[in-house]
Amino acid sequence: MDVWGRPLRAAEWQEVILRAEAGEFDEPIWNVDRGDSREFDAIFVGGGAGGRFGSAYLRARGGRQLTIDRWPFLGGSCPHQACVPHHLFSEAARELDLARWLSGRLWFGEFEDKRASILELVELFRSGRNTAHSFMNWQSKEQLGMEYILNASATVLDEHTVEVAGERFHARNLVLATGARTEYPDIPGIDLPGVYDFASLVEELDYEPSRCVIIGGSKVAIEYGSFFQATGCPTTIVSRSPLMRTKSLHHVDEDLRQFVVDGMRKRGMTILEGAHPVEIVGNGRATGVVVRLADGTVETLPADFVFIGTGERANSAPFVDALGVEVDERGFIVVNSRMQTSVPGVYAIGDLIGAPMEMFKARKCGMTAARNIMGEPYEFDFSEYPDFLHSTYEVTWVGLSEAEARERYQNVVVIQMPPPGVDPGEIPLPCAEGSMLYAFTHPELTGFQKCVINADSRRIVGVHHVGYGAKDAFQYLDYLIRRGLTIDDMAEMNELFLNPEHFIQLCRLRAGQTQLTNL
Ligand code: COM
Repeated sequence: MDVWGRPLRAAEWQEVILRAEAGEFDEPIWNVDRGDSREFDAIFVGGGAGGRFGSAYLRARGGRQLTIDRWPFLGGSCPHQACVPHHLFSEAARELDLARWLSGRLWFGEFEDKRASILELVELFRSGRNTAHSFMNWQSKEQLGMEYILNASATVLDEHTVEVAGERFHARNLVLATGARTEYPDIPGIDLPGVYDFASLVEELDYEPSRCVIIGGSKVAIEYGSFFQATGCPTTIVSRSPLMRTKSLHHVDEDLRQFVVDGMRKRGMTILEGAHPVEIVGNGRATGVVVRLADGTVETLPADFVFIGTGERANSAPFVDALGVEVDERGFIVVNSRMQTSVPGVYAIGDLIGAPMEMFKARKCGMTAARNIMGEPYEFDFSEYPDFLHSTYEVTWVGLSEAEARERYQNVVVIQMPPPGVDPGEIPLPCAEGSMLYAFTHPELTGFQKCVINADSRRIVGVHHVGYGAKDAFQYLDYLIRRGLTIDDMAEMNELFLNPEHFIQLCRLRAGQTQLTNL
C-alpha cells in the first residue's frame, strides 16, 4: 500500500491499521518520496517514541530520514502496550480507591470487593488504542512530513544499508530504536498459560483473574499490582528487594517509600520482600507460585493470574550479529552522550540503551541523535531526571532524597507534610484537586510531601510528593533545581491556591529566616 502524496484522515488510518492488525493485509505501508533523489541522512530502525521524535527533529533541521517499523503504526509500545494502558489502568485504580474509601458516603454506593473487571478494562484499552495509533501516523505524515515504511521488518545489512520487503535503502547513518521486552525469570512453569507481562496482558488476556501473584518489584509491579488490587483481585507482590529500593529507582526518599508501601498494604495488598520465586505450578494453566520467603520457608501462593514485573531486556541481538555493536552484560547497546555506538555512523536510542525506560529519555535520545547527525555536537546526560510512578497515588520525586542530601551537605533542612512525629490523621496535607474528598473523610490518606534544602546555599536539592496533580510541577521543578532554585525563588512564585504540592507556600513560610529551620 503506497500512501505517499495521498493525505489520509485519522479515521482512514484507523481502518488501515485495524485491517493490518487483523491480518487482512501483510504488505508494507509505503510513505516514501520516490521523487526525492537526496540521500537519507538517517534511517531510524524502529518508530517508537525515540524513533518518531528523532525523525521529526531531523526533518525539522532540514534533513531527510526514513523510519521503519514492524507494526502498522508509529509511536511504538507506548500507545500499544506500555505507557498509555498503564495510565488508563492507574486512573481506574485511583477512581476505585476513592469509591472504596467513601463507600456508602455522599453519592458513593456501597463498595463491593469485586466491583471492577480487569478484563473489561483491558478490552476497553484494546478497542480504543487504535485512535492513538492512527494519530501517530497522521501527524507524522501530514504535520511532520516524515517518510516511513510500516508493517514491515527491517533487516540491517551494514552500517549504511537496510533491507525492507526485498528493497534496499541506504543512509549516511543508522539510528537503532527497537526497544526492549520483559525479561522473564528462568523458573519452571514460566511458560504456562496464565502468566503475563504488561505487553501480553493487553494482547492476550481472555478471562477475569481472581487472584494474582506478581513476580518482581519493579515500577510495573507496583503500578499494575495496585490496579489489580483496586479492582478487587487480591494481589501479592513477590520481590527480592524491598519495593522502591530496586536498582532501577534512584533518589527514592525513605519516608516517601514508607508512605507508598504502607498505603499499598492498607489497601489489602500482600507484599513479600526478600522473597524468591521458585516455580510456577499449574495443571495446564497457572494455579500458584511457589516462593521461598525471607525466613527461608517455602510456601505456595494460589493464583490464577501470574504477572511478571522483573525488568526488561534489550532487543539488540540482530544489531550485534549484523554490525558487531558493543553491548553491556544485559544486552543493552553501549552509547556515548551523543548516542553514538561503537560502530561509526550507527546511533542507538531509547529502551535499547538501558534505563531509565522513560518517555522523556527515548524522545530526547532521538533528538540528540538527530542533532549530531545534522552536524550539531549535542550531548544528553540522563543520569538525573524527575521520576514518578503510580500506586493508587501519583508518586513523584526529583533531586536528592533526605538521606543523600545529609551525606552530601552539612546543613540540611526539611519542609515536610505531615511533619515528622505528628499523627497524619490530624493534618490533611498535602491536599488539592484530587485529594479534597480524602482530606475531609480520611485525612491520613491525603498524601505526603518533602522538600529538602541545603540550608547553607539555600538551594532546594530534592522534592518528593505523594498525592495527586503534582506531576506537572515536577517537570518544571527539575529544570529549575538544575539551575540553582532556592527557597527564596520559591517564595517569589505565585501559588494558584491550592497548588498540589504546596511547596511554594510552605517555602514562603520559612524564606524570611536567615538561618533556615525545619518546618
Ligand atoms: C507517545 C508515542 S504515546 S510518541 O512518543 O508520540 O511517538
